[in-house]
Amino acid sequence: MKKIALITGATSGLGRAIALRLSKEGYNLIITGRRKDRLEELDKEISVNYDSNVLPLCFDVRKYDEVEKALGSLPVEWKNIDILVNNAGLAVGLDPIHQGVVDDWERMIDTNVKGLLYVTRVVSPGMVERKSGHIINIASIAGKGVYPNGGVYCATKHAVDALSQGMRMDFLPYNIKVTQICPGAVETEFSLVRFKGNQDRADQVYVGFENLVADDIAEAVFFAVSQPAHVDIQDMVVMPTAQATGSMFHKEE
Ligand code: NDP
Ligand code: 8X3
Repeated sequence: MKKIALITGATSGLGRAIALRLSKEGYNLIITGRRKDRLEELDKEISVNYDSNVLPLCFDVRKYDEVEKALGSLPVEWKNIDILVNNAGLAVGLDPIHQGVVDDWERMIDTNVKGLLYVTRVVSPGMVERKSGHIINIASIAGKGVYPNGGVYCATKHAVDALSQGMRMDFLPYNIKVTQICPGAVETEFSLVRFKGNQDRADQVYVGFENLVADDIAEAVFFAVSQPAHVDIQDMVVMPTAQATGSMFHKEE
């Protein structure tokens, strides 16, 4: 029987690439996000190219009632989720704290921290009951250090780091693996979202060095899920060769 992977934030970037990679490897997929048209497109692309079943579920991870409704009573053939990839997330704005936009803060905290918790709260009891499962949290290099004007985003990813450690402790008796993947700069829609649709500003982020692409992180996820039962990859930091920390790059003029 095929394994089931649930990927949040599959409408773009890392989540989309992870969904395609895992379907190529023979997983059935639950793909989620808020943009229904993108979910339908991805469903079609997977169905044309791979022999996987797909269940697209459109909801906002910030709303616990929506998360509960979508994932709390799945059809029986989709209930036994083997892999949960907590990927949905975003940065909004790049401002010093004293000029920060409170609504940007709420969006980041509600999505990156509370959303991840809501989905995990609904999915993990099944894993505990079956004494089997693998949770993969997409954190960030921003969860390993802090950079100027990114304090709130970095705080949310530090929270993911703490939650990954806590999950590892709480799920230890239940044979559930917890992997955290911390990417550096990957060119996706991430910067377009951070700069609120300003494409020129978003493009600037990736000028002068070779950034990661979403497939690099999909490869890391596949590496983690393809380990034998006794091996848990706990924490992976995956950086562009030309990036040392969240804010230190070697850029060619
Ligand atoms: P994208 O903007 O390309 O993708 C973000 C995904 O998250 C989209 O599918 C979006 O779907 C989903 N999402 C955002 N908010 C919500 C919400 N409220 N409810 C449901 N889904 C939501 O960015 P990335 O692929 O780059 O980001 C994916 C993850 O990787 C994030 O957690 C990000 O913090 C992390 N990351 C990214 C890095 C990078 O440099 N790109 C580096 C390190 C970590 P929709 O809008 O349809 O809801
Ligand atoms: C995204 C990577 O360094 O722009 O999490 O914060 S960074």
